[in-house]
Amino acid sequence: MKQRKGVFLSLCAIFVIAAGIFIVSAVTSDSQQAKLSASAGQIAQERGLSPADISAALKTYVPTGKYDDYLMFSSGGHSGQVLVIGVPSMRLLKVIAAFTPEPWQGFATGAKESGDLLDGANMPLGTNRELRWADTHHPALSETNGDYDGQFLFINDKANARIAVIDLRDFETKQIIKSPNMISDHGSTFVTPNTEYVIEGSQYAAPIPFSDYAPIEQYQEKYRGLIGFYKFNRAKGRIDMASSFQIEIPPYWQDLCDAGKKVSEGWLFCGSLNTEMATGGFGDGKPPFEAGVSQKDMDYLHVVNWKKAEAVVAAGKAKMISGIKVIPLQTAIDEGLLYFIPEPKSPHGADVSPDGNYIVISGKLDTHATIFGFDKIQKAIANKTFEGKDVFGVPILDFNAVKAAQLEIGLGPLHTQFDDKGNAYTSVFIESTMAKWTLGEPYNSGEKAWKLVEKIPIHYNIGHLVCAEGDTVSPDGKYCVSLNKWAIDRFTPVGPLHPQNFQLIDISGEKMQLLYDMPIGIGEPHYVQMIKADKLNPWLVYPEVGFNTITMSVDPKAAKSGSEGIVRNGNNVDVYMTAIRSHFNPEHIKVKQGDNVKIHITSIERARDATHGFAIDGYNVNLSLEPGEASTVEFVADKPGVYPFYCTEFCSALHLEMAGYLLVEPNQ
Ligand code: K7E
Ligand code: CUA
Repeated sequence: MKQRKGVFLSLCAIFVIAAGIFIVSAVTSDSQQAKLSASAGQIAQERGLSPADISAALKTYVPTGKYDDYLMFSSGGHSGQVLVIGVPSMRLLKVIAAFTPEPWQGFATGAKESGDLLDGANMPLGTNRELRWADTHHPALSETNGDYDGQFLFINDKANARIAVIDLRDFETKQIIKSPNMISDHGSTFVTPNTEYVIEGSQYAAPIPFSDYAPIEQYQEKYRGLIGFYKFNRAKGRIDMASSFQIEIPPYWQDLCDAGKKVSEGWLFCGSLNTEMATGGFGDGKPPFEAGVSQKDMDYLHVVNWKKAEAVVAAGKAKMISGIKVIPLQTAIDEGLLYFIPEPKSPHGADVSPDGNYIVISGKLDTHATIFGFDKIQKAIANKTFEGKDVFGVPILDFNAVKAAQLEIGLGPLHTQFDDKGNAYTSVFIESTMAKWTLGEPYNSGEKAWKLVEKIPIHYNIGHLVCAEGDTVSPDGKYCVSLNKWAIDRFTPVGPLHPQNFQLIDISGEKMQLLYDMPIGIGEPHYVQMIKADKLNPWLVYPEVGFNTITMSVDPKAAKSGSEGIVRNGNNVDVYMTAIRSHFNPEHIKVKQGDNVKIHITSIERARDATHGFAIDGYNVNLSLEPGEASTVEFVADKPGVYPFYCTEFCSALHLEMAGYLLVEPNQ
């Protein structure tokens, strides 16, 4: 035992000394080097770090002032937000407000611009119920030729079927749509290779629109699924509903999708479950969903020709429902837009290889990765190699005719990503591993093709995984991160609600190496995308003073320096205010009870990071005013009294003095 410890310590020392020399050689003399190396060795010993720990630390540590090579855009899960995380440091850089009010960014906490965004995505069809949280699942970076271009990010809200559009010039949400006809989604968001469309598949079938009541006994006749193709106008940075469409599909529970790329560009692949059309009803003596939904060994991968669907819509064969064009199921079948492929068992992930030819399917209750070839799918469609039709008449392609390979990888495979060396990486949920395996031609041939290479243990219950640009046409390799559902014993306990766990894995070497655990304490992130940091080119301050962050241009109504003041028109009061270190101008806002007050505030700062806040006590207002930004607060001064307002960012030595009074004179 003692001897082993000795070997271990000397290994440690070698690592540390090598590392120490490497790190300090640029700036220190030989004697300083020796001292630092020795003390590094001592630190490692004192902290009980193994050689593997030390190499992991050296691979993840990013010194102060240095930047990360990659950024991850992570779903924030139930928080309804998006997390931005640096790789390899795993430092949290930002939480982008997407669906949930967020005071620091002033998102829907008084600013009219973001408040209108959220209100515009309330429940439609007369209820107008405010939605103020979301279950975000799948972020999608905008793509050009199948590669991330760093311009936009989309993310879905599974709970309410909504999509947020984030502009990566300022990392802010610009649009939120409440999807017409759909009440829940899951296979969302995904983009086509040139971001022509943002894709959304519904999950739990309901009548179309969902507000059309139908008893559950009429599930097969009246309930339906939908896949939405929402046209993205890149110049405007907005989804254009008038040019969008949906396709009606059978009431299976559509799951994860991936858009075809390169050879399969123009197609979409979505897994599904519940082709049994189980309707639950456990309490009423019926089989529970979990049994009913998993009776069959195969469900159906949906294969959708979206290029052709576009033409069908253009030919006027879609119906308007709730303001969007919908291709009826029968039309989709007649026009050859929709085919099924049997997929085993309790399917979840559907992921297209970088060359676009392979579609990797995983079944939660299966032990295989099942791989279909796009070339084989095309041939089967052309030759009508069908093994039958489903009850709605959708042709089912012959499983064996389209199968390229099937590979035993472990129990409970979910999602797959790719590297730059012809390997695939699959998350294996039930056994808590990440499996590395090889793709076939043209990546690997003969003996080397379709082989399980290695598995690395995960802590614990891996859901999705992400590898650097691992779902694009040109993955980078280098890193994968496993996005774990359970942390169990990985972190200091913080009560019965445990954090989720992101585990960084180095995939660049012969063997995979676990580098780092990052707790996520804000919700259950499902999917993440990892982009090379130098593809992003965000603004450091807004380009001009008076910038409206929704129109992304100078607001003609913005308050300007030199013309601050208060304008009254009957009981409408417009306040034109500027903010700069360390004062607001004006400092007194005198209004009468019942006045409609509009405060137009412009930050006239130009210095990087000189952000101000604007909070009104008791009026539920807090804005964030980044340099150049113009924002508006609108409220009825219904409560008489004296309400201080102040800057909520510690912006200068006289920050506490950056304040004023809202004086609301009572009606007699
Ligand atoms: Cu697998 Cu919503 Cu993509 Cu969770 S989903 S893991
Ligand atoms: Cu401005 Cu504090």
